[in-house]
Amino acid sequence: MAAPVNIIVGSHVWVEDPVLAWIDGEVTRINGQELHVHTTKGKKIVTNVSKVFPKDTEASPGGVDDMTRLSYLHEPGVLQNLATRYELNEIYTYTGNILIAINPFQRLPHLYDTHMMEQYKGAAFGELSPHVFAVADVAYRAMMNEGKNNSILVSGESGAGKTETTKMLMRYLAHLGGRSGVEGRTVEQQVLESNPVLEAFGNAKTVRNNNSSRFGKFVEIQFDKSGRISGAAIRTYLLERSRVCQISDPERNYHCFYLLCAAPPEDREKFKLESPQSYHYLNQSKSFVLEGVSDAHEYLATRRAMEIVGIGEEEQEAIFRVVAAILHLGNVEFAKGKEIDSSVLKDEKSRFHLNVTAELLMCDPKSLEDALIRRVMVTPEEVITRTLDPEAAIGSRDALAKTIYSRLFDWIVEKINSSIGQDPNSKSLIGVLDIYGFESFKHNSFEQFCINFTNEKLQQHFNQHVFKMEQEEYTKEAINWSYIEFVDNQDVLDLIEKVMFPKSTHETFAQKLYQTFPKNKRFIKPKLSRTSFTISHYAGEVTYLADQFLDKNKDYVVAEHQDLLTASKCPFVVGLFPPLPVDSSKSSKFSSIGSRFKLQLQSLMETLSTTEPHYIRCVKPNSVLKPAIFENINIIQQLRCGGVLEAIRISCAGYPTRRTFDEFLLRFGVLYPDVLDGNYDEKVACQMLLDKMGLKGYQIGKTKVFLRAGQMAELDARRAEVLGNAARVIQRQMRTYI
Ligand code: AOV
Ligand code: MG
Repeated sequence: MAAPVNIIVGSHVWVEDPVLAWIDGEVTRINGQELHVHTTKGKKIVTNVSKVFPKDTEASPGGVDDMTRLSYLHEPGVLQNLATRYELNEIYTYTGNILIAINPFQRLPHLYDTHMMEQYKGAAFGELSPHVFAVADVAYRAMMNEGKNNSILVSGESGAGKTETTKMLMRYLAHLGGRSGVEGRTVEQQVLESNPVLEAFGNAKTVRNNNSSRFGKFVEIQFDKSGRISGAAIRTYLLERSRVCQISDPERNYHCFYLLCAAPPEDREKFKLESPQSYHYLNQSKSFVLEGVSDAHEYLATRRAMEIVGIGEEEQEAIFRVVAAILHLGNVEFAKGKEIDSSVLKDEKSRFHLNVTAELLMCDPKSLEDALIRRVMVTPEEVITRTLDPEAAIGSRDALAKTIYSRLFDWIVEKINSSIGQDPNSKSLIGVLDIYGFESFKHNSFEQFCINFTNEKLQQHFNQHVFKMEQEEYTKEAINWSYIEFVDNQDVLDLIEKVMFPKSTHETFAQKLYQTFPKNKRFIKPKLSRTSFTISHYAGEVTYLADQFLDKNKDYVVAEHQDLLTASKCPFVVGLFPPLPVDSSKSSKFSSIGSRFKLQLQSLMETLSTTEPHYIRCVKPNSVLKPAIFENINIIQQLRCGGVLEAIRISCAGYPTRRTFDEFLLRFGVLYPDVLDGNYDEKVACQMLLDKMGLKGYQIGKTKVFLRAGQMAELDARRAEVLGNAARVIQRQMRTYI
């Protein structure tokens, strides 16, 4: 976004501000490169001409619903437009084909009712106000008309509204592709009801979002020839496992634990459950209840949803039995045993919880105890039994809890998939992606690394797409577009992929990275740490702590745990732990989460590449999760991370401002009134006007004028001069009359 060159005294400009990001003001003096600006907030600022942007004084008071229609496409203009609209509860705005959705943090029921859905049905894109339904509608029409697969990619930071947006999209698609009048468990209803089930087991309260999804999700909705939903496939990515046994105040564990503790008494008694306060896995945080949510009510709702997605009564029973078992397991504590490095159950309470766990998992209590505190080592010569000290026993207990929970989650996903069913004859599909946005915390570890890897991949996909769309518009208007340069992030992706497969040990991992990438401009070795490394991502630099990378990357089930659960008397539990094929035990032991994730991601990208993508960027307007608060700096950061500013930059590299011939003449005809008077063709008139102004590099398409960055401002400045002169002339004339 080039700095403006046409600033004169009296120009309205945007000036950088450390608190508000940008403030508008009027230029009162110009001294070479130095500008004196009087801001609307009453401040007097002296700045450099290169640091300000021109303000569109003719901006429509309600904002424009497509950013590409802004006269000046730059950061403050974009921000101002979004803020204006947000104030009016217009939470959706386009940037070309990208939909920006700002979380309203309040229910806007009329925005999503059936009446609204009917309005968007078949309406031309851009005809009605921007909306998620419009995006879903375009995807659906494109699929029906061209027979092509489509995808809708929803991204944004935690709490920005991705999951809510995804649900609206799915509701709209179910509305279009549903069978009216059919009662009962239809495919579309199952697709919709998969959401509450997955949320009960995969969502939790975090500091950023009371209902944060702790997994990524890609839902593929299949349609038959007549456009009816005929099947669906849900794929999930990287469920956060650590949450099962470790939470910090004021977060919560997965919702299902609290729901079960609030179940009707007969269910609770069956599982010997008490209040959430009694369980170690829950009481590490003081947050037990969610504002405005009744866990008791949610429990029943979840069971109803499970019924609809095809999880029968008995299976539900088994699922909640396993959930209860995990809570009891977490209360098993250990004390030092008589021998060195050994442990025993701490007390009678621990014994009680161990017994209940065994009972619920239907396995032998003694075997459970052994699996927690003993390890068997098989060497060529002999079989050695080793004992674990209390700390290691706790590690063993937690590993068991995490493994069971993540298997349970996978089971639920698979079950939903098999009961909804895949349509082998499906004509085409629409995929909806709800995946974690870019993350950069104070401490970043393996999880952030994988998440940011995903975002780099999606960003590449996004850039390529935006770039292509620009080209298409230019081709359609038959103008030359060779100006645009495309910045690719392939170098970061290459770097990350190498980091992901470290053949090293715990101690040498970071050191090895430093040696391997001494000159990579995307890789930085922090000055003060020997165990962390920094990657320069498209959205900013992130420093990762390398210490736990290798451990967190390991993906194997302790053999003792596997044996214990395979021997369970409960077919459901055995089903979670199918016996390993004999010869695969070695290779599976060393498979890594990173490599599995990489394959999943690769397959996702392959699927996406066969689809026509549509993008929705969700934005979280404030960090207090309240309506009507618009935090400028925070929002700019998100627009940057979501690639919205990059998309604008790509667009600015070409011809950011487009005006149809008549729009253009209406605004700038005053600069050369002759072209309006003469009987010129509109196109010719535009050409003459632009030439007269001495502009270079613009292009004239079939229906529009394409201006380079800054040219609109230049024309506006001339126009202001002309109008100013005219006004002065009139004033002078008036004075003579008085
Ligand atoms: P996320 O999916 O982007 O976060 P959610 O979709 O869960 O965010 O949205 C967070 C909360 O914002 C919701 O629980 C609603 O209260 C509110 N919200 C979001 N969109 C809307 C909307 N269109 N209308 C009304 N309220 C809304 V995370 O899953 O944490 O990344 O991992
Ligand atoms: Mg979510």
